[in-house]
Amino acid sequence: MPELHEQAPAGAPLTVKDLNTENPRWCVGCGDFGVLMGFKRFLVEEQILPHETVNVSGIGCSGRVPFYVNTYGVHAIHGRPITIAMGVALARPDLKLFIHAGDGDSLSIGGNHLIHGIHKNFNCVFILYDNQLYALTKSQSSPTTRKGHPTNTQPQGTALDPIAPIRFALGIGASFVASTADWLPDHMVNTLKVAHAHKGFSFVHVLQRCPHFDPDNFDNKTSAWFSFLTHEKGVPPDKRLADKAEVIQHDPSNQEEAFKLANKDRAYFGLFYRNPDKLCYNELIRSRVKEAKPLPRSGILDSYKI
Ligand SMILES: Cc1ncc(C[n+]2csc(CCOP(=O)(O)OP(=O)(O)O)c2C)c(N)n1
Ligand code: SF4
Ligand SMILES: [Mg+2]
Repeated sequence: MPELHEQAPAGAPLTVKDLNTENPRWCVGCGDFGVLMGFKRFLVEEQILPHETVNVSGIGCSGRVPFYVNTYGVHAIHGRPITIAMGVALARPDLKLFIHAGDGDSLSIGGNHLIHGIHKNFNCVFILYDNQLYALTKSQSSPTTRKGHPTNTQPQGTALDPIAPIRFALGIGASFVASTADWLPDHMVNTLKVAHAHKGFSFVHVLQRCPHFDPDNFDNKTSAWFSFLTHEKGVPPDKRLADKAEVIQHDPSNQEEAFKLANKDRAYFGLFYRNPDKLCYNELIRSRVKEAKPLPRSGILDSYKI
């Protein structure tokens, strides 16, 4: 593994090669490759240096991402990357913080934590790798599996309508909600740039192909089934598809319109919503700790007297 690139000396900027580690252990054609590449390109284009970057993941095929990017990182436990990331945000707000989590990790076992991560609006980019099933454990239904799709846990077809991650994030009051797909490399890079520029919990939903367990799920060859949302303060449509797919102007400060779009039975890629004014809990806690006057232990206990 190369050394962490502590400083980009003059004439030697960070490159994708600096970020590479071992070859990923994913199936051929897995969408995780696209997200990983988009993520590395984003770090390079923004010159975000490895020694100031922390990648935290849960467990799942997508959970392996921190191994494959030469930065600091934690491969945490299933459904708990937010707890660790929140600790990083509190202790070291100067670091660039990214969370990588699957749909099972985020919305099943980690659903409670995602609610509070979004609600507390701590500063990070949260990337939801949504292949709409549990892949690492060999195809069980997840909260985002489409109705009727057979899995090992529901061989007769998944019974429930899926949770819609965008609607979920907006409903909790997320300060930033965007969506992209693993096969849209430019769109992915631009989405990550806008997400990173936002102060607060940037929720980035990524449609991610799992050709091993669900090869027919996302049709990455056609573009009639989705639209790009664009705006001067949003994300431009993917270069390769801008002429082919529908492109809609959408003002990301308009939350009502964002909800309307999220309620439609159609995929949209782009920036749904951004509120730059929402309080970041990690900043509030840090400022309160600075202001707090130390109390003797007995004084603390006195405040619990009945
Ligand atoms: C506490 C705990 N429960 C269950 C598991 C088993 N497990 C590992 S990954 C996983 C689901 C992964 O699905 P997802 O988060 O969607 O990631 P993907 O593999 O699809 O990228 C489960 C149930 C575990 N590792 N730890
Ligand atoms: S099982 Fe699916 S998500 Fe996991 S590596 Fe293979 S293609 Fe990717
Ligand atoms: Mg999954």
